[in-house]
Amino acid sequence: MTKGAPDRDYDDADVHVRPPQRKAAGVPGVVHGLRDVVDQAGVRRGVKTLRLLNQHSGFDCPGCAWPEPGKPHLAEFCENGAKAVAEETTVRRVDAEFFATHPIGQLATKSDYWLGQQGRLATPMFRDTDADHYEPITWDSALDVIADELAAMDSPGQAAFYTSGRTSNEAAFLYQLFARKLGTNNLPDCSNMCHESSGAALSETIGIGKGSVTLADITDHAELIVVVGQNPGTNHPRMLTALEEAKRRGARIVAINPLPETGLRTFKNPQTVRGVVGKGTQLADLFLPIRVGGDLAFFQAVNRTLVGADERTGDILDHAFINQFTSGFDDAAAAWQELDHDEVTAATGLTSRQIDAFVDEVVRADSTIVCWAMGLTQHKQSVATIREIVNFLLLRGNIGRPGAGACPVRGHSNVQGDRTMGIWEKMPDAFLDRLGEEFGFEPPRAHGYDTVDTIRAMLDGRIRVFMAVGGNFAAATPDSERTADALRSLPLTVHVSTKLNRSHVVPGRRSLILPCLGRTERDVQAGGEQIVTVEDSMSMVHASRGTLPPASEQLRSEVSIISGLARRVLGADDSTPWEEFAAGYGSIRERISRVVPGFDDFERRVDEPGGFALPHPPRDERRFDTVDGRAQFTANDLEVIQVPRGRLILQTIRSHDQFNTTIYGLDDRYRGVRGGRRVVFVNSDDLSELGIDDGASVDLVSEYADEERRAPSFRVVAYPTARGCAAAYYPETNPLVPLDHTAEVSNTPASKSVIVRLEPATHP
Ligand SMILES: Nc1nc2c(c(=O)[nH]1)N[C@H]1C(S)=C(S)[C@@H](COP(=O)(O)OP(=O)(O)OC[C@H]3O[C@@H](n4cnc5c(=O)[nH]c(N)nc54)[C@H](O)[C@@H]3O)O[C@H]1N2
Ligand SMILES: Nc1nc2c(c(=O)[nH]1)N[C@H]1C(S)=C(S)[C@@H](COP(=O)(O)OP(=O)(O)OC[C@H]3O[C@@H](n4cnc5c(=O)[nH]c(N)nc54)[C@H](O)[C@@H]3O)O[C@H]1N2
Ligand SMILES: [Mo]
Repeated sequence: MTKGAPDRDYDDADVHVRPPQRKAAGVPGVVHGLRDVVDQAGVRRGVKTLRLLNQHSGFDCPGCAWPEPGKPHLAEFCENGAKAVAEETTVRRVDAEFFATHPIGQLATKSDYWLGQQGRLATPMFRDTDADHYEPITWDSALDVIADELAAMDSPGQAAFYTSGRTSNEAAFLYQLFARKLGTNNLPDCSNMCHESSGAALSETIGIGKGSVTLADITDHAELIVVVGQNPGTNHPRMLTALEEAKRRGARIVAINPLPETGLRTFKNPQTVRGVVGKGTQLADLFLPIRVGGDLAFFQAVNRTLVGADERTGDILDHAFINQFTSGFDDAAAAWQELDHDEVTAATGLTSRQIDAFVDEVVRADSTIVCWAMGLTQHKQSVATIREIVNFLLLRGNIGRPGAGACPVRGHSNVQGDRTMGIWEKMPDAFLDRLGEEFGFEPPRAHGYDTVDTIRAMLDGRIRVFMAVGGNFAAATPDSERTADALRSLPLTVHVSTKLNRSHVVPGRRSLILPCLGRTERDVQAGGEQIVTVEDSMSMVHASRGTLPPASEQLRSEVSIISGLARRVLGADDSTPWEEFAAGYGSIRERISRVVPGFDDFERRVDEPGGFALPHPPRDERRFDTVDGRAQFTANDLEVIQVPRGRLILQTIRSHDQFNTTIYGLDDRYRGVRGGRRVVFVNSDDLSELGIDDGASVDLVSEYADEERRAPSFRVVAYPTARGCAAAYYPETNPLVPLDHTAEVSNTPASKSVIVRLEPATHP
């Protein structure tokens, strides 16, 4: 047992439910965060760590990708940032002795919470063929195991290289270079499950797959901010500070969400005296409890209404903008004309009056921003929905001017940067050309596997080696049981990780766990102390400098692991200076500056306080790099989710006490849940209709084509969610998400719309 970690796993029977909380954050939030850090890291280390979080001389918060303000407050951290840091700075260790006393089969029965609580991985570990235990291995032997297995493949396409969004720009750049030099574009990443739909829709319509607003657009300029399919109070708490600033200068805020999320109601800002002693700020002026999956219909209805109103008055649409900068308006308008009013309204679960109230807000505002996250991207029609939001913005010229634009709010702190660095199974030719030229090789051109296709390829025996830099593939992906079987069947799995997780305990027949440095830790290489860089959700690139002593002497940096592996696999003849890259990361940034547009003079500019902004043509100059050089209106077919009688649409969400598959604790304070995670939120009218009691114990059974999947023993919680909808936490619900249930175009698992029925629990 690691010191201080719980030995017994928790029991969901202890769950307590209270009414949802009305106010978010404030002092209780920060106190909760501090308690976690102090518990795990000790007082001095904890306080020092938090002071450096998101400061110009410190490290980038390993939590979310919300940008830092130009001049951070002394404590620009939030409760959940503090928890993310606590996870990493814990004094508990998972060492060789731990693995000696815990057979893999036993670890596989533990909860994600228990696994994470055991502490930081301290030493490289190896599972030899079908062994019961992991055993210690030297770094040299570990890299040999990988090199031998890669050499045994029939073709490079039998390997897949996964990335999670905490990986730095420098490590990501080397990782994709290594995969491509090996000869494959199999670079699945967490983004495939996250904002892939946003990237696909935005690239097609405005020519770049990234958000078009800056932090100042939100805080200083926007008159209307629409927050749709996002729960910032939990997942981007610092966004509430920006919304509060906007609010105080008179901006209006609309929240569109099947759940009345606490953070969008009242916010008490812990960074200000007002927030500490006052009543807090009411954020949302209008709340629309939309039906899950109803957003495409909603924005179609809104767009049609705007066009109709303009036909009467002529001053609703920005005709000059539409004429000069866009194409496709007539086709889109014709499609809106044909919509069936009743069908569209019914699909939203809202009344016509609610939709009209939104239109009133839109028409009154000279500039509008739409922010969104997973509530929009993880549906079958996600890409169409986001294209329709672009239509909405284009109608009133809400792009490429202050206070207006599209704001997909990213998840992981560097998920956007990893993409910029080439982590994508289908990077455009222009990037591959420059990469090939810089490193003197011909990169493979055939598209690789994304996350879902990687699982399919594993199931069909087309993959032999799976390597992950960060993340928790086994728990984050859909169809957990099939995916676990797929992973277990592989000849070799390799995980470069900071903490123990589910992926380590459903290993390939041979498996390696390679422990690495985290963001908070000092990274000293032959060339001295190193910094890394990251890109936030608004395309700002800045440095991150770890300051704490590493959790174990055995840890290596991601850069050094990848460089060492690349040299071993590609051989002494490979012309890439892997050793030089590992010795000093400035040499990597020099190469990035020559391959990736917007990174000129990278090494000097990372030193600028606050970093620098990458170019964004629509935002900067209303330039649209699309098929015809104009922003694209699109006509989108609506496909209403059909729910058989007695079934609900289940969305899978995050509690307040987790970071994706890392479970910090068992509470979801804002939603009133304590001491457990197997709960399912259902509207009380639906419960009456279904004849199920609040508090009952049920199994969730997902129905897809003629397949059924079951997740046992959830406690029913009557909750004010939209009618016909249900919500439960991920990753516990991933066994219910069918592998083939994905978004059109982006192939993102549609984990926010799973058709389920509730059955009395088989093992209450
Ligand atoms: N503390 C913490 N921070 C995080 C994370 C974390 O786990 N913990 N995860 C990070 C990552 S990787 C990501 S991607 C982001 C995720 O950030 P979010 O997207 O905020 O996370 P979710 O919990 O998935 O919440 C989805 C929200 O969309 C709503 N929703 C669901 N379906 C629909 C729909 O059909 N329409 C509308 N309008 N709304 C809908 C849900 O009710 C919920 O409020 O957060 C990042 N930050
Ligand atoms: N049903 C359902 N499924 C979902 C979602 C959902 O809303 N519903 N959301 C999806 C989304 S948006 C995302 S982004 C994915 C997340 O998928 P992933 O990114 O794969 O999962 P995480 O839980 O973020 O990964 C956590 C692990 O990363 C490792 N780690 C942490 N920090 C570091 C580091 O600095 N370096 C390295 N090498 N490793 C580190 C730790 O070992 C930790 O256990 O899940 C997706 N899956
Ligand atoms: Mo994400």
